[in-house]
Amino acid sequence: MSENKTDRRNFLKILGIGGAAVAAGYVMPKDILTSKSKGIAEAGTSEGKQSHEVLPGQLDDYYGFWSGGQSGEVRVLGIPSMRQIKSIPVFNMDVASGWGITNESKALLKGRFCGDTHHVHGSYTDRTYDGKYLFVNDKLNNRVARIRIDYLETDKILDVPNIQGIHGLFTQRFPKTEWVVCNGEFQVPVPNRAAADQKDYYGIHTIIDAEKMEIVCQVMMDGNLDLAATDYNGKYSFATSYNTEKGVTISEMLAADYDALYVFNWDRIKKALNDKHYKVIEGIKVIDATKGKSGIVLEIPVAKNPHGVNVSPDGKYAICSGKVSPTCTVVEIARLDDAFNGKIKPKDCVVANPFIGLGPLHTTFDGRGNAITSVFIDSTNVKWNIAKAIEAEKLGEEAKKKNPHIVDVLDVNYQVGHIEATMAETKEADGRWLVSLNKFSKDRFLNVGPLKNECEQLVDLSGEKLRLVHDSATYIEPHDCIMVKKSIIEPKVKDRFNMFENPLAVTESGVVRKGKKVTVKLTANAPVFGLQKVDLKKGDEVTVIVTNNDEIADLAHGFALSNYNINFVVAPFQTKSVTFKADKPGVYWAYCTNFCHALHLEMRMRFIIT
Ligand SMILES: [Cu+2]
Repeated sequence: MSENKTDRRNFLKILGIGGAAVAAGYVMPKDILTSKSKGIAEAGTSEGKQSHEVLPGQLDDYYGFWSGGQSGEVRVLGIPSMRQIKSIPVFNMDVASGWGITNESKALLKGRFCGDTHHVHGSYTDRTYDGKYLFVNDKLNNRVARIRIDYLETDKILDVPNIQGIHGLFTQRFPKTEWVVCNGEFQVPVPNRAAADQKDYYGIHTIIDAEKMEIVCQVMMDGNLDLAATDYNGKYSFATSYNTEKGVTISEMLAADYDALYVFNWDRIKKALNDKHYKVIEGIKVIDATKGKSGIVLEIPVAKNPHGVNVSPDGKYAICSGKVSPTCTVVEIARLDDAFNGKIKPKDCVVANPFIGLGPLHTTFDGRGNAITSVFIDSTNVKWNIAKAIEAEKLGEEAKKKNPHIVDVLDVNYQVGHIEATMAETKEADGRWLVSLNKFSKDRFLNVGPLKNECEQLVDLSGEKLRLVHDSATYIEPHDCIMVKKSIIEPKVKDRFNMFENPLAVTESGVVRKGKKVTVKLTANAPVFGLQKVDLKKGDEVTVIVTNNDEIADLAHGFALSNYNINFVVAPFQTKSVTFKADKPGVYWAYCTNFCHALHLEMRMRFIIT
């Protein structure tokens, strides 16, 4: 479509790579070009014919965990229906659940109600998800949050100092998730000071203890650190760097022809910690790995300004996407030890540079030896065979130009960012469904004005060809997702809280006054609160603690206090509290907001403030 072509020209102009792919002599094979989908789902046009329909009353096969981008939340979707089944407030305020309004959530958020979540990853045991935790970054305020999968609620938020633009985040896959790594995309002075020269700005790779949610250490680099990944043996973490130049303007960041994939050697990091080869900055152990001097980090040159790095489910390859180069870089992980030990050069770890298309961003896997790469400028998902790309590389340029690795190219609508296949970040990648998280929706939905939702597309990955089956509009702006088979998650998810995990849990209602401090303890049992009336004096500091004593699944109560801006929900056996100043005299009704009973409207009580 013409509008799409205009975008393509503009993007090429910005990136300054107009004729790069053509000049390199790369041409997409004709038979693949003619088989490109027109962005219209056509049932039965290729081999993949599984149904994505989930009939009323049926359940989905996978839990999808989505980052919410600027919304600051995490979402749960059912796959393949693409139905959103829950929002999990994380760094945002959510009035419907009371997140950011209660004493408990305020203590985690510390008065900040904006976030920018990009990457959600699960905890692992033996190279697959174990259904215990999710971790997610906040690029805005430089935090990492942990979500408990049993309740699907946020339980810890960690502030990370010395770093800005926490972007890539990944979890240890083997033997189990003890470490979580995250990358600082924006280089900054460490410690931060306005007078520093830009050559003294650094990228920071942070390692977090997954159970304690404490920082183990940070590794300080010259280049910036963008996307993150870990290997399948608990030995390495990875970071792409698109600004090895230490630039602070876009032209400086685009100056060098090559940037880097950084590989962090975990045994050497542990040794540096043991040998006390670090400085303590802002209370954090910071290991200096600048100027390549530490031996902790391997710098593998990759084509300029790379974006994603993803590890194949067999654990063999780390694949970087070119962004400004029309290629991906395939790094063989088995060669890394030799490179760290100086037996081979870092560049000798690269075993292929296959042509993919204009603007490769992220790669996912079908578990059958194929990679699927999102291509932003071309607006495509490109399926390609990893072994064939490596073989063609060995045979030389002529063999490469025939692009024997390309299996299929699917037009997506439009400008795709992340893509993810079911279970693709585990050893159990099953190649059933792929989600293309597109950055623009344009004409795919009814027009809703200048600001439009994003477009996510579901692709049948089970056949040889990629088959587009479903479009979903999604609130701005998911960046990434994982899709986990329900047999891992469903048995872990509980219908009620463990009431006494919260020491404030109320089993008997009552009012306790100590001077001007008043504690109101309230049970909520459909359709009554444990008290009908509370008497207060103007100026009292009031803490209301509410426990939902109904153990019935899905029977939630709300507590809202008229004109006092208080509104939260308690799920079965959950306790939440809120503290406020009784500064407006009069009669104020508190009421249940979450429809709970035939007499739900009668579930209310008075606060009388004299
Ligand atoms: Cu109620």
